[in-house]
Amino acid sequence: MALQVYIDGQLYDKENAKISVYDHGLLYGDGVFEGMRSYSGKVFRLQQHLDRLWDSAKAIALAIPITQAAMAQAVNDTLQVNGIRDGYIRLVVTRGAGTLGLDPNRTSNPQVIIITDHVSLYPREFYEQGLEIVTASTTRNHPAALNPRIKSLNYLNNILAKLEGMKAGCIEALMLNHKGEVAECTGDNIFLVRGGQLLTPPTDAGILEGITRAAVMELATGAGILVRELSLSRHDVYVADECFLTGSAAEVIPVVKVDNRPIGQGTPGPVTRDLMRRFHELARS
Ligand code: PXG
Repeated sequence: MALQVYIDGQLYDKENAKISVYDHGLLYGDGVFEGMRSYSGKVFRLQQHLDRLWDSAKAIALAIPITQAAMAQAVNDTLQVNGIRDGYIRLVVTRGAGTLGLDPNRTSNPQVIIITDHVSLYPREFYEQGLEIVTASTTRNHPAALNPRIKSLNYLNNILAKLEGMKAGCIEALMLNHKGEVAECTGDNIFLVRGGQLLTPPTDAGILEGITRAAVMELATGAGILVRELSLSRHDVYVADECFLTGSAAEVIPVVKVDNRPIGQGTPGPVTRDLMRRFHELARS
């Protein structure tokens, strides 16, 4: 059976899962999304993802046409129909079809889309040997222009930085904010280890408040590691003992080289490896 995609309360075969070319999600990137993972049939931190989706929608004055309970049910039903236990879930809510003009008031029927699929992980060697990343010249969106806390369908800022990373042969790229401070990567949050402490940029650095980020901060605190959210510079990254990224897709992944400089010993460090193991246990518990 073809993979089933949920759109507006109905299931469609993957190749027939389509929405209008007049949808403002397509015309203007006017909408919000979430990317989540399921482990052994259970969605990791589903409620937190729903809360973030609802917050993103509220920030752009988009009313999600179903309740959180109905969304949770639809997510679980779609996973079940597709027989996916360890997978990836993409939630999308668009502004809906409208006229050829920006006015969101001239749209109707926001589309709720749930795509579930088998997860394609980064190659195992990246987790064992660590990633190399570069700093992108594309600045992260200014929070006063388009706040990175909103997980909106307009991801061009991240895509431009990703292109720079790819050009340099890297699968991720570091993004700085408008003040030149470390913000995050194109689809992952960043952490440093320095003197046994875990450091990560605060929300007001202009980042997406990652759900994996929050989970890792809890795990580190539980393991007796001091976690500090503070403004970080590229210099802090270069002189860190360890560096790693977090995200729903990547989980926890070591970074061993930034802008051609080895981080610490140039291999995944002990704190990173310990948190990778703890996250793995948490997600699969
Ligand atoms: N920063 C940005 C800009 C993101 O888009 C994260 C950090 C990590 O957040 P979570 O909540 O996942 O820990 C993200 C998340 C995809 C994909 O398919 C992207 C994300 C998550 C899952 C899938 O590109 N981005």
